[in-house]
Amino acid sequence: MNPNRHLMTLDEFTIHQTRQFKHATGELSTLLRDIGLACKFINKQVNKAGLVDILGAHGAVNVQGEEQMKLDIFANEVLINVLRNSSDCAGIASEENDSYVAFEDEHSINSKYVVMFDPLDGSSNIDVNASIGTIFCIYKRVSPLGKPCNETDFLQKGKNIMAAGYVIYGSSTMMVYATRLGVNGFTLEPSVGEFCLSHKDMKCPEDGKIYSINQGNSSKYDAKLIQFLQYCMEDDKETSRPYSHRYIGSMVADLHRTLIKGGLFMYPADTKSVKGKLRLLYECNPMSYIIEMAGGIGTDGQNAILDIEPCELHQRVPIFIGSKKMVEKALDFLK
Ligand code: P6P
Repeated sequence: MNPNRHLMTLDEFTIHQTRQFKHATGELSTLLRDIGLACKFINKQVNKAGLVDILGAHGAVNVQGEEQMKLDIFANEVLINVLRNSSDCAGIASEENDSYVAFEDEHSINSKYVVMFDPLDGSSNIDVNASIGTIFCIYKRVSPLGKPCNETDFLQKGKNIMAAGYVIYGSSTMMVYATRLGVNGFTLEPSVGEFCLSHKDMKCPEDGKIYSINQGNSSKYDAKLIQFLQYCMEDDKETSRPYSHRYIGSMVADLHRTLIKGGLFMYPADTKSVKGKLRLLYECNPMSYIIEMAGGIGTDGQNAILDIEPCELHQRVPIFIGSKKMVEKALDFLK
């Protein structure tokens, strides 16, 4: 094997980034490494979901009232266990847990960070083998060290995020994560079990030709949104419309395509989901942080997602996110 290999692993990359901050202590790198480890365990099960008795509804119902697939629970427990033993996590909040989980051992109560995640987003796609993903974000806690973390550590605005990312379990398994230094993508090399840098300094194209929305809900949308969807479908060679419509029904997969190819993903409020469907803290905030660090926009139709003051762990928000010019065009119709 060539000793001068050019592949940089996730750990090497995060340590290299840490060295750019002379006071950094490498705790964020450790957390990212631990999340990467948990997602490798999850990947192993996701990749053989059809072969082991881990498919099929678990029967339990989560706090969202959604039937929990067994993989959801497995992914949630793996992430909690890895982070509980991490050297720098005081606690977690998860889509699968009614409340946050404070780690109360002597070491964890002195840890500086908390992590929020959706352990397996898009799980309804598991049995049809469509791409699914893990979404996470890391905050510095605001509560005093030396005591267990509390709810204030989790109810922070998205703009306070220290790092956010996702792992997409698709044709390949990739981790994409963002800090204020930028957005980078790492593809899992299964033969060595390492995430290796494959997409350096990712940028969301300023404009795009793909709009992504569940048009099956159109009868419940408001008139302004309907007008915008009609705009997307009108013939106009100058603006390469009609756009292509792509909707996978898995937020991580739809947004990974949006980040790479450009486009606009929408999950708006409607007469049935009056606040939209997607969760602010562990879906919309981390994905908006990533897209904004890559040059795109994430908004609820009125305000930047990252500026929203959270009021409860599982609150939902409408979201319009993706290429700057496409989001701005949508806002012209919505405002
Ligand atoms: P709908 C998956 O269940 C999810 O939470 C997101 O990953 C996805 O974007 C959305 O819901 C799909 O919702 O109502 O279009 O099936």
